[in-house]
Amino acid sequence: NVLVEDARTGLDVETLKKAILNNLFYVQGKYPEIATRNDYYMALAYTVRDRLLQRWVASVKQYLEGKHRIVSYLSAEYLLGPHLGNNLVNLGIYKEAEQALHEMGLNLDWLIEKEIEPGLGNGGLGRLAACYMDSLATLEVPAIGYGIRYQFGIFEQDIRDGWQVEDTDNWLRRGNPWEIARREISYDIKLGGYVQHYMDRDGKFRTIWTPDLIVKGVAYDTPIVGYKVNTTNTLRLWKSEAPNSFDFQSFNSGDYSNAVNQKIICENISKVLYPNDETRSGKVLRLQQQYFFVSCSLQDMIGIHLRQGERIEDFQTTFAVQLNDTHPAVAIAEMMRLLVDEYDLEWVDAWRVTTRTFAYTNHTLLPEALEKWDMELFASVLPRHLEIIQEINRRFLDEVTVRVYGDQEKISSLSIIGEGPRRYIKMANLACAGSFAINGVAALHTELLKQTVLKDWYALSPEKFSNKTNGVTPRRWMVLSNPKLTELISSKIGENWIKHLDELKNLEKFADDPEFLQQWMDVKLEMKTQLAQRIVNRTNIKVDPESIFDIQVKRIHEYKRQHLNILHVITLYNRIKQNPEAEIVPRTFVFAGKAAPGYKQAKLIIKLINSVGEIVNKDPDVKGRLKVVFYPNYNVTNAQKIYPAADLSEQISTAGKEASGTGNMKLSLNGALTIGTLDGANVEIRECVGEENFFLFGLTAEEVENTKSDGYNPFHFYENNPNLKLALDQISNGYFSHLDDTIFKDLINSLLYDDQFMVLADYQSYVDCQDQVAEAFKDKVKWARMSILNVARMGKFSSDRSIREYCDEIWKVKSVPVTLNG
Ligand code: 26V
Repeated sequence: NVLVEDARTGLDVETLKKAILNNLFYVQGKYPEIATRNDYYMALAYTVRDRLLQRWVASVKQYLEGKHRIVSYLSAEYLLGPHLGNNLVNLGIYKEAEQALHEMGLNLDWLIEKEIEPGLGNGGLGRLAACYMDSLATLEVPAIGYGIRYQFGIFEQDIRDGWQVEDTDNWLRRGNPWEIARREISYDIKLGGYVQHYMDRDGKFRTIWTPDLIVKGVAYDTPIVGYKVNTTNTLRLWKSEAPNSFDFQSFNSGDYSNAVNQKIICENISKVLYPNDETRSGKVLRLQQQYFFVSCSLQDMIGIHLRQGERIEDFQTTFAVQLNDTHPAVAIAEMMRLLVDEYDLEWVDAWRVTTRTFAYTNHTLLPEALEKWDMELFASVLPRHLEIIQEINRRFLDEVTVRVYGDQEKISSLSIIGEGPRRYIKMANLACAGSFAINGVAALHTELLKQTVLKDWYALSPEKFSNKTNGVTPRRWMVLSNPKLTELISSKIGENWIKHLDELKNLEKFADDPEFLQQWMDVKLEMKTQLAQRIVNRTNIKVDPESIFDIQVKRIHEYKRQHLNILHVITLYNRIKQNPEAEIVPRTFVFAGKAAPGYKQAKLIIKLINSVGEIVNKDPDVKGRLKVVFYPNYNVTNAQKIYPAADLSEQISTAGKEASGTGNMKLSLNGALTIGTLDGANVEIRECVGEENFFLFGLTAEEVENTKSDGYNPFHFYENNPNLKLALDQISNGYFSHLDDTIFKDLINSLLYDDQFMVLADYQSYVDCQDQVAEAFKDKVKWARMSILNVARMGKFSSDRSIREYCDEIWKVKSVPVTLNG
């Protein structure tokens, strides 16, 4: 076959121009004179989509023709970020599109900024899923991502009077050119009701589950193209609807309003993303969401497997299914139900298939984030699955009892069902029991998992455990978001590093090249100037691009300790107030991040940041040397603008609490130096970049635990540290809140009398370390040199490396190169 490029596949400037006008006419029904910015955005998006579809069809065809094991990534969240720019980068036509639009009198950035990002995730876990989809495609690995097509993603954050206010995220309001509705691909999902068992004529036990609600899941597919390869995988998100038959039943019996109600109940399931990060909600709707997408996905996979002419018993040869945390862990029970109840497998055969299919990634050590379901609630939604879980547990505990010599404590810790005033289901235990592999997301995190929350599981099956340190995609987080630095790097070492991030090490030999150092500083300053412009537009705060851009952007949480950062701000401010002539290296503190709407302390921390900013930013004694900015509505779009401008990356969580972090990687890759604790992936980042290029402070995870068991008394630190005392007293007395001495009471009390996260214990070490940062920043060239070495040594943290490890060590899958028109 000769490949003839046409108006829908050609990648040259002329063809792109024609295609954009063509789509403007035939998709938007417009011509240039009356086209709006959105019309042009859509016309360009469809032009890009046409090119994706060609590769997508070729990929699916190739996968179906051979026998390849397919990775199935199950995740309740995908925090993709805007598609347009990323797809242009991965297709290798960014420059061409820019040129085509330029010749049409348009500007690519202006259209890229028109896109509303799909915020179908809370934070780290959802963004990791998105980076992994990019790397799977780039490594040419056959993969499907399954999830939920929430009609409303993570809420939009606005700041009013210093407080967070939430607004709904209506991301679909202008349509979504990146998805294809596959209306013909749908599954019925049962919910609630009761279960009956009987013996059929052949003497076989049968189970009937009679639900009280059936919802339909409809597939919406988004193509995910790899970087400069043809491989284009599928992200399949399920939308819940009423089954076709449903309204008719009630309508015919005359109960129209009940029919409408049923429809609304069905549609509610995929209506909105739960905005809780690291806290459980335990709500019926959340369990329904989890089961809904898991059941649709498994039915879909079984269909694909059987259509390949394979036997159901060999399911695991077609799919390796990864559970992104416990959110999809009910898949283990659902797989058993499908195999035993629907496909008539014997229990032991079904269990063999199941336990060769699933692998589980844990993303948190915080006990409050481990998912548990009240048993009665669970039974009311999934009565059959409760029976199945009880049976899994019974057989499992039988086996275990022998192995732990009847040690009751171990048995109850391993049990999938927790006992107490109310019984409950422990999803992490279900995930462990049903998976052949279990992993943590950074070396320290995996070690702590083995020693603490999953200790007994590790003792039972050490061979299941491994570490897979997280990574981030350099395509979105460098090439797309930081084109200037990308170009500078490529001018020295070529472009190979974009796919082989280890090659960044070739930059080391330029770290003393004065011209390169100057160019490096120029790029950083330009990115800081651009961010300064955005900051003044959005917040009216004027910041100095020459100052240290000291950046903490992530979800707001006590364990992440944004309040430790603000205590440092107050400390610097007090130094100026005590001695206005004191030498202070100018700094801009940038905070951004959302607080879970029901998380009082986190919302108070946002208010505190804004209150301190209000005083510091306008105090004439400060002379503009300190600025505090809270940049609203942190999301992927904003992150892409913030990372390139960072000098200093704040990774200051209490040691032992942050599973990995991935923002730490993105900031460091963009040339920021890190101030951080020995937590999560910080440990490995420091090992790679060298301790001389990392600002380390604070207690270690072990010291945190020891301090606690020795009886930690935060009040002692308050009484004995005058600067700390002054800062805390100012917050309580209303110095930053128009003399209102009530608003921050809860925050201060929790610090003085409880301080779970050791803020006061780490305060002095943090301030001292920040003084070293300021000292180091005075020598701009030396700082730039550290920054270059830092970037040169970040190769390990590509999600390509992570995915390669998952492929080789867990999924046992190989790449399948895709050819066009082959
Ligand atoms: C829990 C829940 C509870 C129910 C409601 C919805 C919801 C959503 C998310 C979570 C837990 C999120 C756990 C999480 O995001 N962990 C983060 O995972 C990152 C990727 O591995 C890692 O870098 C971060 O350190 C870790 O906090």
